[in-house]
Amino acid sequence: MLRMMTLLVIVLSLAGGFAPANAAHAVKQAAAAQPHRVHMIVIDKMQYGPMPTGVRAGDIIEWTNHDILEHSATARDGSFDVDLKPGASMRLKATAGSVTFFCKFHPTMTATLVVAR
Ligand SMILES: [Cu+2]
Repeated sequence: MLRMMTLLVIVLSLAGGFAPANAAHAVKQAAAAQPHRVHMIVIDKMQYGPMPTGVRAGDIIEWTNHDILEHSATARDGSFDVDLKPGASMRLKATAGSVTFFCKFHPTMTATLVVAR
């Protein structure tokens, strides 16, 4: 019985000793497990709509073309090139950094998306 109690005390003190580390680990895991958000960029009347804010790396960017003309979202740095037929939507995973993109078919259409780490 005494042996059993001693064992219990050891287990409890171990659990107590590791609690702060476990708590910190749990918080870190919760942050990592945060679901990635979907941000919309709507193309309408020959222009990209307002750029979403608060975009983080790993989030999804969804472009939707509301025009009756084909458009694209083509990164100047070559990191993506999305063709959008009229009415089409396309999704991409955001990577950290600031990227300027334009429409291959109407090069005056341009915008800059900022993605945090
Ligand atoms: Cu266009």
